[in-house]
Amino acid sequence: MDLGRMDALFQQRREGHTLPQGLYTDPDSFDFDMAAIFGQSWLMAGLECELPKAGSYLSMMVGKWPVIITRDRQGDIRAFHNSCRHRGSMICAVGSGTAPKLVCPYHRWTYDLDGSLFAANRMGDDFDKAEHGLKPVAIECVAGAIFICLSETPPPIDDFSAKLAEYAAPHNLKDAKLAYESVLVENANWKLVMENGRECYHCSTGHPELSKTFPVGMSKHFDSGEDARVMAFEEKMDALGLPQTPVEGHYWQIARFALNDGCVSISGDGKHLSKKLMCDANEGDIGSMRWAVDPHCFVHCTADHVFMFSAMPVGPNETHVTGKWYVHKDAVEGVDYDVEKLISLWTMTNLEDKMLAENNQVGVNSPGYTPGPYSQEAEMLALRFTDYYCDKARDYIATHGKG
Ligand code: 3BY
Ligand code: FES
Ligand code: FE
Repeated sequence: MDLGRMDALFQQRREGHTLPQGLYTDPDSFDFDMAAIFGQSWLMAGLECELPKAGSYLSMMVGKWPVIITRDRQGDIRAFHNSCRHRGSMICAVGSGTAPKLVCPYHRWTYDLDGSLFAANRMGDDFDKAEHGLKPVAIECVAGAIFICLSETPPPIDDFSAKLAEYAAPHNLKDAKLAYESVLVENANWKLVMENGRECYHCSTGHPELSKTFPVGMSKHFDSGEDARVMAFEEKMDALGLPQTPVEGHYWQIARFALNDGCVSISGDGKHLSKKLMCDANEGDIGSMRWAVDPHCFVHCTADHVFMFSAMPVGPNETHVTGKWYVHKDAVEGVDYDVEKLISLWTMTNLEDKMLAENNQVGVNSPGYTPGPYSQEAEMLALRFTDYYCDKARDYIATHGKG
């Protein structure tokens, strides 16, 4: 990867505008984005409930890098590079499950859930197991949500985690269960997928179904304006002790916002999708508590369910979008919720967004592409995303030299 060439691309960035073409098309930008962005940012892996007991594991890809998260025998959640300390094989295939130990499929080196090497056959008397444990990945669990960072010097997370703990507390995320997970392959650079996911300029025409419940006209950072109904909602949430004021930091935003009039969930008909609520304050009429973490995710918590969106690059023009739907752990499928109904709105929305991002990519490949201006009103979060991207990139180039 030629950092000098990457630097030249970032020099072309015009403030308030979309990125220079090469950052969406250049094959080098994939390796660069992995190293400078995905290797240096806090990323949301999911919720703690995905690791319900000692021995639970969750194996996932962070772009091209495999990571394994475990719950060890003490109940602590840990994260490791999913790369065997023998000859580097991936130890656990992507997915989740339970295992008493982690056994590499290649030569059977066996690791404890805390990452220490438990057994390695025929390695000789001078072999030191203690020096061959799995390499740890930084991890923070906040109010039931799991964040990992592959950097050895992760960025500060305290401001974000303090706020998220406060805003997420009423949603009892530790009492959730994963009801469904999907992965959508999109033939577009991950930044186009994210920019699209950070604005609702396209929503009223691009997502007619979502628009029924989601306030797609909202501007800035989930600021619903001075509308009397919205102000009454905010007062009500304050009175109930449910934090609602939008808060944000360099790479994150959190807010609770009112859904459309008469709607209590982000769903096809505005009604709850699960009868067993995760938060029963105000009879489950509490809007949506949304948080987003750059570079890759947003989460919506309504009273009845949680939806997580995460985009990961897998190549210069290929992105995997993972959707996860959670409900209360005691909700019974077929009784309290119906999976098809639960996933239908965001599945439709994600498919619509896939078309938009792929179409965007084709146009961006054109020799006629020039970076264009974002709407300061309707695309503020998309602009914040590209600004975050450029900040991180410049930091990386400054500390790693231009080659
Ligand atoms: O970031 C979000 O919450 C949403 C989901 C729909 C459009 N996007 C702005
Ligand atoms: Fe894992 Fe050989 S690579 S045991
Ligand atoms: Fe969209």
